[in-house]
Amino acid sequence: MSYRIGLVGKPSVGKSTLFNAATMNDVPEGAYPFTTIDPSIGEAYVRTACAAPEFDESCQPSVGVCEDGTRFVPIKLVDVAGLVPGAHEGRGLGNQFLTDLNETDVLIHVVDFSGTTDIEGEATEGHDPREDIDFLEAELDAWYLDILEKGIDRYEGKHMSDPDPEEILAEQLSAFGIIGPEIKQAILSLGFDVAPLSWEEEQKEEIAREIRKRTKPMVIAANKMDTPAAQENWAEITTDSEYEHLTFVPVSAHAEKALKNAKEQGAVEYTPGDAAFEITADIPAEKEAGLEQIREFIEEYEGTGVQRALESAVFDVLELKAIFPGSASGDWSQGPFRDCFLLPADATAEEFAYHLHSDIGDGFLHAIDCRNDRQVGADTVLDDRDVIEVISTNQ
Ligand SMILES: Nc1nc2c(ncn2[C@@H]2O[C@H](COP(=O)(O)OP(=O)(O)O)[C@@H](O)[C@H]2O)c(=O)[nH]1
Ligand SMILES: [Mg+2]
Repeated sequence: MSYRIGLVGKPSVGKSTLFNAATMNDVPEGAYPFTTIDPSIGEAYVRTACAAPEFDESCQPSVGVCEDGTRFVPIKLVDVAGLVPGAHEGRGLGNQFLTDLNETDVLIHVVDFSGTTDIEGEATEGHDPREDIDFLEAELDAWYLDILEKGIDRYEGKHMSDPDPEEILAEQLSAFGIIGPEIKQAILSLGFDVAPLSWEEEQKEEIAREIRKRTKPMVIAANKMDTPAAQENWAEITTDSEYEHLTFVPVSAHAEKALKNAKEQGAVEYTPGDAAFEITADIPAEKEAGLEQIREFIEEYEGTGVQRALESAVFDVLELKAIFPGSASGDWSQGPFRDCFLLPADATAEEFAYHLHSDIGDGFLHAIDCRNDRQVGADTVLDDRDVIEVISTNQ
């Protein structure tokens, strides 16, 4: 299983530009099994420091790549087009959009911070990006509320025979990837009783919103930051207390795309995520001037923001951690540091074993933290960048 980041936002904010830039990578052919099936699903990468150098090994990644000690770990990126106001009622791409969205673990809401597109994505000037942020949340909440209400109807139809309302709601809400106990937790966190028939309209809305926040956590990619208007909006919106709860990343999808293009043409050396690049070929003055403008931007904003948006979604919002399967004895039958897996924040040594293979999990004896050769018990919660060998009766 691989995590999926969904790119959402109204038309013309730069979703496709960001998607193309993020999935355009010089990794070997065949590493893109998704693009051929569905052009809106691609492979992107999140960076983590490779553990191999600490062990004096040179890694042999089975997927992704490693550049100068920086490991690029694959994740799936989905361009979820079709979100317009009213999408939950079947406007725009409507249901297809919702189906795609259901398959994502976290969202990057791409917002046009330049204010040059209106709420429908048509050209304008001076549009307040906050409207877009509000609209997207409201749109998602309306969709969640629809489904929650269906769950309440279902409960009303048969609650006499079942004592756990959250389990009935869970049947209806299963597409959101939430289970009964988590629904109960969300409801209790708002201070409400788990008694669907007692809920007022406003309570239902709050519950829908809470479940949406928990199942579709979000990063805001403030795109088009290469424009002065976007930079002005950035200063205003990121200091607005109403929007404090959100994570914002300044992005220029254009800059990332331009650098990847130039790299593909052999004109620059550039490692995605870096705040620097080198021009390595004779290029026309006009093109060079364009690249120099990008250089100014990425020096000021510490990169184009594309990598940071992906990593913020994975590491800050989902709080995943990268775990390297290791070998305490230094015996690497399949090549050193082949893999690096992304696991949930609370993953234990035993869950890691199950992630490797269900047989390895079934035969779990203990694990070894390869950095200090200490034994690690089944319930020990792993840390980001741990190097772990699992000792199992089924190796
Ligand atoms: N200035 C600027 N324009 C951008 C940026 N990213 C995308 N655009 C432009 O915004 C328009 C819409 O981009 P597109 O990727 O098709 O948006 P989508 O409809 O959300 O997929 C295009 O004209 C892009 O060139 C950016 O980072 N900066
Ligand atoms: Mg598009």
